[in-house]
Amino acid sequence: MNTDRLSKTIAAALNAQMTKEAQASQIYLSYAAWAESQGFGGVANFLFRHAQEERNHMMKILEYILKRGAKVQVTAIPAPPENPTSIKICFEKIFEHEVDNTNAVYKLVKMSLTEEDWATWNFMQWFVKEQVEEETLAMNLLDKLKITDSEKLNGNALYVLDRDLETTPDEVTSAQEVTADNP
Ligand code: OFO
Repeated sequence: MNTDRLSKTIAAALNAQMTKEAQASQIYLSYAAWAESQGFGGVANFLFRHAQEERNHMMKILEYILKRGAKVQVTAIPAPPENPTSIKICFEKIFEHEVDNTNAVYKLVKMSLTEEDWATWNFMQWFVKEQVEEETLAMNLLDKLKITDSEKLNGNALYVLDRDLETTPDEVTSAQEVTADNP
């Protein structure tokens, strides 16, 4: 008896997204190692933690594919891009990467809508919300650079920024959770 509850196209797209999350983890890992080697221990700590988060995303998709009775295909992970050459470029690349992943998530949502696969549509809503948070997190990194005036970033400003990121929470408050008392 066939108990596979995913169409071939959805299963292939989910497997591709699983690899994309693994690749995201590798990118954060690679950038974290670069930041550490440049002496930015706080930035590195933040990025190492995020590498783990992306791996968790990969696992969520893997589990979902299994639970729907389809086949998980673990493939090679594309290599991360070249290391950034500055903290500013590092944060810009992170933002670009998150937007790219959001687009991939949206494609899957659209695909599940077209196929009327409501289970996958529902599952993917978690990722839609997560991507809003991750884009916000990346925007916050860029905002911190704006405040310190990235063009003239001096050692002191970078030191403070690095120390700050050591303890920056990994989660951001989503707009849905905001109240007038607690913006
Ligand atoms: Fe998996 O959330 Fe970022 O990319």
